Amino acid sequence: LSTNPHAFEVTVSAPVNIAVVKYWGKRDTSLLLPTNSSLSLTLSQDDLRSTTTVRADPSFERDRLWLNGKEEDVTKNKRMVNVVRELRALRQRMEQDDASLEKLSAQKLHVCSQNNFPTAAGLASSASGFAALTFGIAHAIGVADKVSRSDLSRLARLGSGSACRSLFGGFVAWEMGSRPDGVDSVAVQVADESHWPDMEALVLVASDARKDTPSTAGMQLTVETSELLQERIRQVPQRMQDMKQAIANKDYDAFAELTMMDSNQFHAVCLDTFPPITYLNDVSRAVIHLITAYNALFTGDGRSGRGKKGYRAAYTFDAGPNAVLYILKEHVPEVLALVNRFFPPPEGEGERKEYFGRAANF
Ligand code: 2P0
Repeated sequence: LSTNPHAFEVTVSAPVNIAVVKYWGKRDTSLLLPTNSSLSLTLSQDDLRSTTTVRADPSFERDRLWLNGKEEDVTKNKRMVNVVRELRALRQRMEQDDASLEKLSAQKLHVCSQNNFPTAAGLASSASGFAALTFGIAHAIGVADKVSRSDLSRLARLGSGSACRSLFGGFVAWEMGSRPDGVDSVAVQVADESHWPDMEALVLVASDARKDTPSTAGMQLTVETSELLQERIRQVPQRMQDMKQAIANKDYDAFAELTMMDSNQFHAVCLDTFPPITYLNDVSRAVIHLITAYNALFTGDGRSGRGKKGYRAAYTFDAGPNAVLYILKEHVPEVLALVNRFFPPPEGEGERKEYFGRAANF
C-alpha cells in the first residue's frame, strides 16, 4: 500500500433490497430505464450486504476491480465503466466550477467488493453490489456529499437497475420516470427504516446455485415475447399506489396480498416468455402452498378472493427459487417453526433459530 498523503481509502456497505412490486423489463437497455416502477424493502445492514473498499491513490496507474477476492477485467465490465465515467464527469464539473478543488476526477481507483451471501443466486447481489460501489466511489472522489441520494441512485441504476433502490433504507420506490435521458428514473424513499419496525424479512435459501437465466437477458426476452407483460405494465401504476397506501397505513393485510400477487404475476410473466423462464422450483412451490394453507387458517371462511383479513405471512420470489417471507415480528417464531417442521434441517444440524432477514438454508 502506498502511503501517499493524497491517497484516500473508504469502506462502505449496502444491503440487499427485496422488491414487493417487481422490476422486470427495460424500455432502454443502455440507460437501464424500466418498463414499470417498482418498490422494495431494504434489509438491515446486519443481514445480506455488499461491502466495498475503494482506494484512490496517485500511485495507481489504472483502475482495478476485485469481486469476492477475484480480480476482474474492469474494462470488460461495461456497466461499471459507465458508473465510474458518470461519477468522474460529475467530479470534473465540480472541479471546473471551483479551481481550488483537488483533481480527484483524474485519480485511478482500486475497488474491492465482497458479498456476505451467494452471488447471483437470485438474492439481489447486483443490487447491493452496485449500490455499494457507487456510494464508495462517490466518497473516494469527493462527490458523495455534493449531490442528493436520489442523484446517486440514478448513477447506481446505470450499474444495475435494482441497485438504485439500495441507496436508501426502509421502503423505497424506483419511479420509472418518463424522460428519454433517464434523469427522472430514480429511487425515492417512501418511508424510512423506523416506519414499520415490526416488519421482518425471513430469507429462505432453497438453492445457492447460480441461476440459469440472468435477469438482464431474461427480462429482455420477456419484453420481446410476452404479451402478458403489457397487461402487467398497465396494472403496475395502480399497484404502486395501493402498495404505498398499505405501507403508509401499516396495513399488513393489504401489503401481504399485494406482495404475493405481484410475485405471482412476475413469475407468470416469466412463464409467458418464449422460450419460458422458470425460476421457481419444487421447493419454492411447496413454500407457496405452505404459506397459502397457513394464511387460510386465519383469513376467515375459506372463500377464495381478495380483500381478506388476518394474513400471517407473505411470500415473494425474485429471479431464483429462494423465498423471502415478509412477516410481522410477533408471528416470526411460529412461521420459523413451520418452516423447520415442513423443511427439516439436514441430519446433524439443529433447528434454525436465526431469522430477522438472515439466510436460513433449507
Ligand atoms: C426486482 N429483479 O425488482 C426484480 C425482481 C429480479 C426479480 O431487479 O439488468 O439485476 O441489472 O437492471 O436489477 C433483477 O434485475 O437487472 C431484479 P439489471 P437487475 O428486484
